[in-house]
Amino acid sequence: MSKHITLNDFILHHQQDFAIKPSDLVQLFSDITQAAKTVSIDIRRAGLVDNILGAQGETNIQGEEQQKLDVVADVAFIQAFKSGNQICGIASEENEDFLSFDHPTSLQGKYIALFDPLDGSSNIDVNVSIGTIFSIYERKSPVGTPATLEDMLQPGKDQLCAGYVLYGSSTMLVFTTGQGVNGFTLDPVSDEFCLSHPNMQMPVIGRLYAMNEGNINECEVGLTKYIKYCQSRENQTGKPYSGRYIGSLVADFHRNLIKGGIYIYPDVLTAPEGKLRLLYECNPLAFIAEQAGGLATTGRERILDLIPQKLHQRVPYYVGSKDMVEKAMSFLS
Ligand code: P6P
Repeated sequence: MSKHITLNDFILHHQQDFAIKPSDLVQLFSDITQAAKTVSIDIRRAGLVDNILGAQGETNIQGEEQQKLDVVADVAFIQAFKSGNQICGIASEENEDFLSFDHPTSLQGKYIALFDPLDGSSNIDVNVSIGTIFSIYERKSPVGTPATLEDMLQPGKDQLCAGYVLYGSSTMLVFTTGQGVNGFTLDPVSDEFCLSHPNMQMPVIGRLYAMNEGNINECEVGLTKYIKYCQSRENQTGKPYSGRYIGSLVADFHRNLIKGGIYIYPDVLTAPEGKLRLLYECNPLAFIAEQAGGLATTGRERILDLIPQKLHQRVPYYVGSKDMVEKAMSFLS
């Protein structure tokens, strides 16, 4: 039986490609995969473990009801990054402010991590795919000092690495370091992430659109016209597209990355700046989308060019197949 290429083998074999020192990248992914495996086990046992399903009974900075597994995942990734000594500080959806790790070895960390520990958590109780999204930057503050807010508020185009973990029918890690996109599947037998989707390319066009159409009467006219275009025979494929909306960004994004499609979360009356967060949802997936030949915009501006103003800043989000995002933008302008 052919030996699969493990994540570590892949990193060491492609080390000349990376902007991050290979030994640093191996450690960073050791941290990420350690936490991802913990979260994956917790998710798959959620229905069996007392009081792990359901809401935490608190709300996070977003004013969203925290699901217990959100908190479990947040702690898992923070602990993993702390112990790895590559990361000097983090910002995550579940923490109002950023965290600077004050342990002497963490202060020597050259990188910061931004992440959504468990996106789509409203789907936890109904056994639908959910995901972790992460982004790695080089710190701007001097090594040896505490991480700063400026370290966290960097434009997406400066990301060194971005990726997601999809807790679906299999657990997958998909990431880019600016040299293309590669997907790794967790082998339950060896407990290793193994290369399963080399050099992922997002189809230039697809037949799937993902949007919560419950918002259709609250978004701008150009978007309602684009959705009508998707549902008509006038679109580029000559047949009505199919609507596919999972309610988990990572799952919708991953499907579109493989099959082609567009995901839209616009600004609507209930979310005037959009719902999705720029730092740890939109930027990492935008980096992956562009590296795979796709596009990610606010409907008017390239996501990776935006200069973040606040940790939990929200933006309208159009991401997916290049021709489909461009077409949607043509309706908006
Ligand atoms: P709505 C999950 O909370 C999330 O951030 C994305 O994963 C998902 O696509 C979206 O929000 C769902 O939001 O308003 O359609 O329920």
